[in-house]
Amino acid sequence: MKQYFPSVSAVKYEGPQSRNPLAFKRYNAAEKVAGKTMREHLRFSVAYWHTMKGTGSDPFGAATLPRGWNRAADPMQQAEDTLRAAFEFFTKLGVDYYCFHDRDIAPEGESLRESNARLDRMVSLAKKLQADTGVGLLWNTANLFSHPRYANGAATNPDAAVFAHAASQVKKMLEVGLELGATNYVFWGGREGYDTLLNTDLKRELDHLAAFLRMAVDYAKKIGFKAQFLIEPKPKEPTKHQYDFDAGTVIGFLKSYGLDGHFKLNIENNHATLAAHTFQHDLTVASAHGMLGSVDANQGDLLLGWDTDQFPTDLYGTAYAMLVILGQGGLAPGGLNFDAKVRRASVDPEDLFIAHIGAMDAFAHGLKVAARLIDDGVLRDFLERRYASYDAGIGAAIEAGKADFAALEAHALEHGEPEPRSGKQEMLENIVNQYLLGMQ
Ligand code: XLS
Ligand code: NI
Ligand code: NI
Repeated sequence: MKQYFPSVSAVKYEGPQSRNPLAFKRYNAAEKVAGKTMREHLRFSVAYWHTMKGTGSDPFGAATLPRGWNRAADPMQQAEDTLRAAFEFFTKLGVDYYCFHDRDIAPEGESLRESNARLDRMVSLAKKLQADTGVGLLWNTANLFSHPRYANGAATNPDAAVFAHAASQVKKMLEVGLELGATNYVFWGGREGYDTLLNTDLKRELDHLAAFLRMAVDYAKKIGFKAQFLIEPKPKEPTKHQYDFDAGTVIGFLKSYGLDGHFKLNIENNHATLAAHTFQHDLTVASAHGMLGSVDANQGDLLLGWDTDQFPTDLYGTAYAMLVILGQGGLAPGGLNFDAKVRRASVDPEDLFIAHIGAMDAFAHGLKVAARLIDDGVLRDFLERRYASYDAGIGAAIEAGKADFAALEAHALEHGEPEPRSGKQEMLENIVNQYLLGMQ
């Protein structure tokens, strides 16, 4: 069998002292943390579009990344080579999952019929490679943003013929998800938004988007596809205004259309920061509503205003994320999908391994820190004390829905001015640092 990464062998855990760039320093798949193995907690996934299809091209320059799998002249041969290279990558890296868009694994044809036939060919190869390796599909999705037909949107396109085309792509991908045993299915509305209200009927577009999502729910049910449906919020880019701006907006949208029982959220770090939130904020909003389903684990560059999709290396970010994830009892059936790409100057194929290794180590460290913080109860004890006034008396009456404004006024008149109480932010930040630094 041809190898696309001949210089890399299976990546091993060598521990914190290792100087080997191609070894894990922190991620030890079989090691138990808080009752589960790291592998079970973290559920890592590789993003096919970046890792296998990313070329390093940007709006100012051509492809920079030489790849052994994209050389064949015939596009279907190229697709097959890419799929084989992908499974070599997944197994050498030691991840259990991957994610893809329809057009990542099979090139679009001249017609929908041809595109579907091409997809079928690649899906049967993917099925075989999944069975051979044990690597599973965390989620699949339809690319409803690259083709020129989606320039004015997909489900929110003013032309119903485009809506129908988008629906056909999702229909096909629900069938593909079923065939490949995907545990989730993602909707990211890249073109679902608008640039100007001069040409946009916002209310109608929102209604159309809801109708689209409802049809997807119905079709999945009809064919027996039981994957968790996920919506991935993003505030801007490629459109100026996106309908799925952030977690709060998506949850409100789903609730107002009665769709919230059918969807959870796939939260991406770089999308949260583009919405002027922290990653932890959007994770917490989703989790607070019982709707945190999965994570696109990357990080952005806060000095740049677009989705730079970098590999996560920020240990605060991973520790805070894992606090939310452990706090809700895990992500399954979701996972941590590295929606991240190497920089366009990182031209060595081994850089793909190095990037994922660093990201997996960063999340493994975050997991350990979060597990210890939770185990020691330091933050929880503080929180409990901070809200203790709601555990009894007037506070308990508020929470139980038994207080009214008259009773509260009586309470305020009787008790006088409340004592100021410190929020202790610096103390808590110092505690987090102590745990981050103290980990061996
Ligand atoms: C783009 C999105 C996209 C989704 C899948 O910014 O992150 O990659 O994850 O369509
Ligand atoms: Ni994403
Ligand atoms: Ni993104």
